[in-house]
Amino acid sequence: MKTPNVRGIWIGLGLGLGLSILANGAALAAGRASSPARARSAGARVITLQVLPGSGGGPSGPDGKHHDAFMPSNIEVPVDQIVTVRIVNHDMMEHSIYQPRLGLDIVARPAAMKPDGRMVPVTTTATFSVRSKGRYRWYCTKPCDDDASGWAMAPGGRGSRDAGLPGKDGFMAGEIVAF
Ligand SMILES: [Cu+2]
Repeated sequence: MKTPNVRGIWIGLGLGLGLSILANGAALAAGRASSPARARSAGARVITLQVLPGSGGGPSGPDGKHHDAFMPSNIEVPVDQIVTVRIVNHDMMEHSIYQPRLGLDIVARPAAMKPDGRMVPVTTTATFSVRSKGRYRWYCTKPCDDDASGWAMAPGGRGSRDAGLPGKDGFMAGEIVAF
C-alpha cells in the first residue's frame, strides 16, 4: 500500500464549502485578464483560481471555440506547506480538481443565479499540503464544456503516467508542481 502523499488535508474544505457565495465582479474581471499560467505561491499561501465558462470568457482552443477553463490551470506549491486553494466558479456547472496521488478531489460548486437573473460566482475553498516534490497532473471529472462538445475534458494527458487521462491542459486539466 502506498503512503498517501498529502499530509494535513481538508482543514478548510468543509468550512469553505459551507461559506462562501461571493458576488464579486472584480474577481470576474481578474479571471478574464489572466491567462493559463503558473500561480507562484511562495510567500502567499493562498492560490486563487477562476473557472470561466466557454460562453463567459473562457479561452479559445485550437478549434477556435471558447471552452470552459480553470485560470490559471497550473499552480506551484512548496512541499510541506499548507496551501489554500480558492476556486471561484463563474460557471453554472460543477467542476473539479482530481489528483488521486495527492488524495485531491476538490469539487467546485456551481455559480448561483440571483432572483433577478444575475449570475454570481461561488467560491469553494480547500486546504492541502504536498509531501513530495514533483509534478502532479490534475483533471476535472465533472461533465462539462457542453457548449463545445466536451472538448475540454476529452483525453489530453501525455507521458507514461498520464497518457489517455481526461482533460485538455490549460482548460480542464493542469499541473500541481510541488517544489
Ligand atoms: Cu470541468
